[in-house]
Amino acid sequence: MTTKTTKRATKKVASSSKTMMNKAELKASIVKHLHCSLGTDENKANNHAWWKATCASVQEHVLEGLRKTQKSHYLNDTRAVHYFSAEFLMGRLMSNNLHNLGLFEQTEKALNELGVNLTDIMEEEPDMALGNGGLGRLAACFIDSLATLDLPAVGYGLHYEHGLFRQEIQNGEQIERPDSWRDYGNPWEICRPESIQDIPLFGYVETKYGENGRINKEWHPGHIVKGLPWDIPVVGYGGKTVNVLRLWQSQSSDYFNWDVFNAGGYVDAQTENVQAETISKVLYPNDETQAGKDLRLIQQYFFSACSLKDIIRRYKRAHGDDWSRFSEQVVIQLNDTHPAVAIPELMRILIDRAELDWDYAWSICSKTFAYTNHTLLPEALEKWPARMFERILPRHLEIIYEINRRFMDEVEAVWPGNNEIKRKLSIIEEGPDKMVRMGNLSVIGSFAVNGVAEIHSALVKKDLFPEFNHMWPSKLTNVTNGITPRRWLKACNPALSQLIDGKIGQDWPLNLDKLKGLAEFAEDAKFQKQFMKIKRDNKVQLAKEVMALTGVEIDPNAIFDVQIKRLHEYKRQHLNLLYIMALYRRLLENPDYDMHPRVFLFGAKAAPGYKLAKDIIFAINKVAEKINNDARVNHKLKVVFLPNYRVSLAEKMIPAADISEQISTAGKEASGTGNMKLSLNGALTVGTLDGANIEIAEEVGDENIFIFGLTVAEVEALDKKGYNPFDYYDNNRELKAVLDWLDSDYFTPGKPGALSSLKRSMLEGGDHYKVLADFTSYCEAQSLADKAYKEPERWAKMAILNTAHMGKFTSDRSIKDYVERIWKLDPCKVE
Ligand code: 8GP
Repeated sequence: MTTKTTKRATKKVASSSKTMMNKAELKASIVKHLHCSLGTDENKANNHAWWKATCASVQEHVLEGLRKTQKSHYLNDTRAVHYFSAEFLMGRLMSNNLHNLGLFEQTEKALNELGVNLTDIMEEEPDMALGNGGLGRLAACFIDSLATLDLPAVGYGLHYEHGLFRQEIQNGEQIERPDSWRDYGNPWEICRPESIQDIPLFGYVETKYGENGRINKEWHPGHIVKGLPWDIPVVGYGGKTVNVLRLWQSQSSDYFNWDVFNAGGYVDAQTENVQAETISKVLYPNDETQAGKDLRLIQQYFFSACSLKDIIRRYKRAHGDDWSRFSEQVVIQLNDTHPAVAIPELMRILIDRAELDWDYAWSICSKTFAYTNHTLLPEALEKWPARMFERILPRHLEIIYEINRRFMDEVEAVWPGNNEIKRKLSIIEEGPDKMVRMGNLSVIGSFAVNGVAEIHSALVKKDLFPEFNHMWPSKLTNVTNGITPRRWLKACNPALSQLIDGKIGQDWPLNLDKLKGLAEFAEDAKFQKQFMKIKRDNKVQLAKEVMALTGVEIDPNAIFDVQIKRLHEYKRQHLNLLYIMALYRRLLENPDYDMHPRVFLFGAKAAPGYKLAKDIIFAINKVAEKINNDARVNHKLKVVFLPNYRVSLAEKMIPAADISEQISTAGKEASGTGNMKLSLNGALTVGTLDGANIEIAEEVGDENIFIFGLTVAEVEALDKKGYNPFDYYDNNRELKAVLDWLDSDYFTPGKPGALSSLKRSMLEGGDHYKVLADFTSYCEAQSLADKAYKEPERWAKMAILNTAHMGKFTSDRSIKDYVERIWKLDPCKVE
């Protein structure tokens, strides 16, 4: 199956096919849309109007591809994967769609002749930031690869009115503002009112005794909300297969309550509307309050239930009421536990609606779902109070209890009389407030469970789910993450892409292993020069962006050291900060301190309720302010925190990075994908042996990466022995000095202690993430990186070899692994 996929995929090279428009036609089409879709003309149109007209013109091709794909899938009655995810971090679509259709250059030229710059108008597109971090961007890369490999797939999620918040930095602090990405419409999406779904919530369950002794359960819901689908076409590279990302928007079922309104209840009449519409309002509502928790579970159920109904409607169209082929046609991938409630929902449909018996229903259900785990952090493994579950989804809780009861019998058979193990594996966590463990439910209800990098999957087996692994040894597996090289090299780094095209041909975006061909030029002086010139040009570009966004001037000759990812203690942005402070001290103590000038660039959003993460952002900004304005050091050291980190900003930072910071505590970062993007673009990793860093090191070789810090085993051993951060604080003069500096008012004049929470977390707080333990080794790795950068040829060689050895990390490989190990899908060619 996989070989078939590979062969087919390699034949394709993105080029504008004969059915695509040529330059003159494109020009005419864009102008036509300017006139007829936007009601403006060339003299009046601003960049926004040109962007929209160009989208409309491109969308013509996209929709034609979509129609053909859907027809083809229908006629071939294909098995398809349904990727359920609360997040899809799509970013901007124009550049990607143009590249995947092979229309980029044509369009650029057509617009040029119209006096319009494509790069400028692409800046008009708001990011579709319908996600938070790695898991959401992974989903976006995966649907790109699925379409590219001609695999039948649908992405299912929520059509959030507001994506992740827009981050502003005021006086160094993160301020969250609503992200209104759709204020002026989204030209890529199509509303599909014909596929609206009704979703029940709340209410009670009635037990009915039917004929032949069958007990029937009837759920009488208290509310019905409507799910309105919006389709975002997903264009594969080569432009043939166009799959769909279907996102659900919630609406009140009784759009306007006339009765209540006429009786004088002007406000009440709107209340139900407002409540229903809240469901798809925001991503990850704050769940510290009960209302927030309710909303999250309702969101999860809402999009899972809409999607299942949609899948079943499509299945029934081809197979009627014959359920026997359901799990042959349908596989559902649960991206984390967020959509796990789909498991009892399918059981409910099969038992209560289709009236199948339990065993048959369960045999279908447990062959349909597969689950990807993205984190080992206990706080990220979802649990919902059983009482709340019962209030919102009363029938589902009953079904979960029954799944659990039967599962406990299986546990009893394996470990007779062992209540300890039963307690651990039960879907229901006992205690004063019973909780529903969504992780356990996902494992029990899925036929496959995967981690996202070798080490992570090994830890899932060893530490997170060891008993499940004992019960079902082949259920737990690994699929190492990947990234789409179309967006993360071809589109975001056009100059490097062209250089690569010239050396090894143009089909590397479909066959990333081909990049290996660059290795033979790693020591070629001319190639090194070209490679590093592109890096420098990208740095000049980024420097302009940094100036525009922050007013800070940075020197493209400095090392650009980049840490971009969500702000979390385990990712240790504060370890980076301590090193910056140490360098600052060294420079103050010795103005001739030998270091290549370096600019530290950060991009990160902190979860609104995560106080320490916000304190770290504040500290980075305050240290940056001081250093950037200190003429004694700022020719050698600068620090920039770029506000509102998002996909489109990553696309500018990654091609310009020299150093990639991947410095999580070993065992905490499931995989990382930014590490792959940066390395692909020729940045060298300073990283721990964590997540996919380990596999990156294997690919690029130890001599082309700066590995430091405790290993997973060493972290475990240290914890066992008893970790005391004061051991490091008391014994390292420099570390003590920088930590104490945080207590002073040096960085926050007149406000001593404004940065103390960081220090406290790393000392009295126990330094859960071993920042102090890894500090010395991190400094050493950074010194080695500095030394290497001072040898331009050596650096160029290392950078080239990083790009050359990233073949493994294409998301096409990840998807082929999923197909082979889990989904068992066949490609379906679209003619
Ligand atoms: C992330 C992991 O942290 C990252 O290592 C991995 O590369 C990525 O998933 C894709 O597999 N995890 C999350 O984004 C995550 O757990 N998000 C939950 C908060 C929703």
